[in-house]
Amino acid sequence: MAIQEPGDVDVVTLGECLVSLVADSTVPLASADHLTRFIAGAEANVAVGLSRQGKRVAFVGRVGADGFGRAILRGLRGEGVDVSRLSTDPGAPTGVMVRELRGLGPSEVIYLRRGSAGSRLSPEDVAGDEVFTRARWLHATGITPALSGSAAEAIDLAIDRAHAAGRTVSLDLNLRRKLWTDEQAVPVLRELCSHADVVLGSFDEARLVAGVAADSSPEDAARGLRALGPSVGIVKLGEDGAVGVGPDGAVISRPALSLSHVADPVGAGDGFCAAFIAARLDGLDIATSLDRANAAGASVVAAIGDMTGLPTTDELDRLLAARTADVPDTLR
Ligand code: KDG
Repeated sequence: MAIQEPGDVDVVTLGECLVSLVADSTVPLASADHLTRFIAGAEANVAVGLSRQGKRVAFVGRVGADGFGRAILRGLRGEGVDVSRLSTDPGAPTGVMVRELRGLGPSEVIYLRRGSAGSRLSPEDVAGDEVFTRARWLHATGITPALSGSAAEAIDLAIDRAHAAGRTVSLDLNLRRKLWTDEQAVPVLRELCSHADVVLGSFDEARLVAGVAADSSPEDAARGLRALGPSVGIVKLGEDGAVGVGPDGAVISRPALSLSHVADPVGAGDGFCAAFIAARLDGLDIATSLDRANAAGASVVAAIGDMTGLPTTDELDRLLAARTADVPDTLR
């Protein structure tokens, strides 16, 4: 569905949506004979997470003129994401990633995305489109500027335009060491942080980008992020929950939802971001938003595929209720 009025959009996000081929069993990639195709990409994961939580979200990017590109378009459209600005680039293929399935520990990832359509995102995809000034919130990640010079320029322009219009800008650091080195990434990410209102990252990413000591606490890392310019700094701690520092400088620490089984950890951070943004758009305070974000991250981890476990608002409410209250088993 094309959006007629840009003001109809709650969140706009931009980046590369990929096809992800995930090994069917928990074997090393070298032994994985069967793989299943999923749709992935951090910003697209966030877009779907927001849409499942009732937010109107537009995704801006490029896919190739191939079957994988069509699968992405159908998949995101089917999730209710506005794909009218997800263009088909006949000059390059849709990006692909291949990865192991591991419940724990780092899994091997192969990126087949150099020169992909998604990496050809450019300022032309951003300039002149009112969605960047009218959407209430812009979400970007540290993956996109690593893709190409033109993609980095597109991110800069999107953030400038949203910021100038007084919109909220969030940045998930998402450092991808297969795409660039720490030396290349840190100055770029620090500069982006200085133009964002909300910055989120893992503990490692936050320490590195904020430039705090390796033995510093998550609270110090969150404060360090905030010192780069945003009014809110969030450190995602996985099974240890999350720590945020809000506009008044107060530290807010919230526990994770306990999980009996980790099916696939990839995408949890994106589910976290989606739920956090949705909650903030609904006017919830940072502590409550972190609780919803932690629960959404846990929900993603409990299912295979980046997007599979992204919860709807109802599912999230039930998860949180089951954590604390005496609810009937049928609702658990
Ligand atoms: O956060 C999950 C992403 O890492 C995954 O979907 C792929 O965007 C991706 C990337 O570049 O790693």
